[in-house]
Amino acid sequence: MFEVFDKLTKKLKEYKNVLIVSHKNTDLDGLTSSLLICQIAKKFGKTSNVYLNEKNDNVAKVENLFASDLITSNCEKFAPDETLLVVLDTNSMVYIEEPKLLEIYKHVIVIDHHSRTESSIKDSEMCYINNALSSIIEFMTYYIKHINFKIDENLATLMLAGLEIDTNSFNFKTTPDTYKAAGILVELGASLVLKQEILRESREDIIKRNELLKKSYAYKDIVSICVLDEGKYSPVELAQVADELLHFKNIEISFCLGFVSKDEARVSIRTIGNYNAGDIALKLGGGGSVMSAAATVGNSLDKAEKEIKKLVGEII
Ligand SMILES: [Mn+2]
Repeated sequence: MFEVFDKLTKKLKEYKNVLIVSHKNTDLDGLTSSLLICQIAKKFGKTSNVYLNEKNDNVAKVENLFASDLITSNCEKFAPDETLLVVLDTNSMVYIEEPKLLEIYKHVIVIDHHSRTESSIKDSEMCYINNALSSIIEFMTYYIKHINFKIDENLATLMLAGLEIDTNSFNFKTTPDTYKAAGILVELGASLVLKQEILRESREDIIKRNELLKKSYAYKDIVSICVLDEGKYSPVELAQVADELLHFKNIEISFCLGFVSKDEARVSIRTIGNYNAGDIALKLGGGGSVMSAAATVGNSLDKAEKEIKKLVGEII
């Protein structure tokens, strides 16, 4: 790991500017890691910003504290030949917050913990993709330790919250190193009280999700399927319902199906780790990891539901 860290440091020092970008609809993992790289680059004397196209609830959680680190759309001060583009928490040319940046900037490095796909970024000066890693926050925690970089308590708190989200409360992809990273963040001053506040949801959102859960049913005892046949949902909403279904007793695999646009349905798949969600998603034309995966499934929920049951029949 130290070799990767040293290479990252070398890259961050190589160019005049460092522009950082994460994935669309950014989350705390992408966002806090980006802010951290931005702070480190600034300490190395670079001009640096985190690029954002649009604000969401996660951005709202950081923008008061880190407003000067964020830029939306205007990248004029970042001359392409003098700028390193750091892509974090995605390696996809499609899911990157702004795909056009890859056309403009040719000095690119990628640090991610999602599987490679056909749309993975091809040309980069450094590419570290570790599928087994819980989060980029875990990577960044060990990186700042390695370079002895001090962060403020607010960022440590946000990182701890992000780590908890990416691991689904230390259940997904959690290793001894993940817990140690959490420990390091607490040592750095992360507040458990503020962290809970960051993770809390609105009453409306929780009640809405619980309503959706009523649509779920058990299949072959250990599978829960939830078909959201009314309206449109964000991929995050589908994922949250799929996450929630795994809390039901006996359930080991969960599927949440719903439309994400007028004519495109998507399924979010979760397992507790003894079946491979990524393999199931692959058969549906998607992808992911052992415990968490997704696929777009055309425009018929009925057809997709049948296909899912068939696939489940093959593995159980
Ligand atoms: Mn992540």
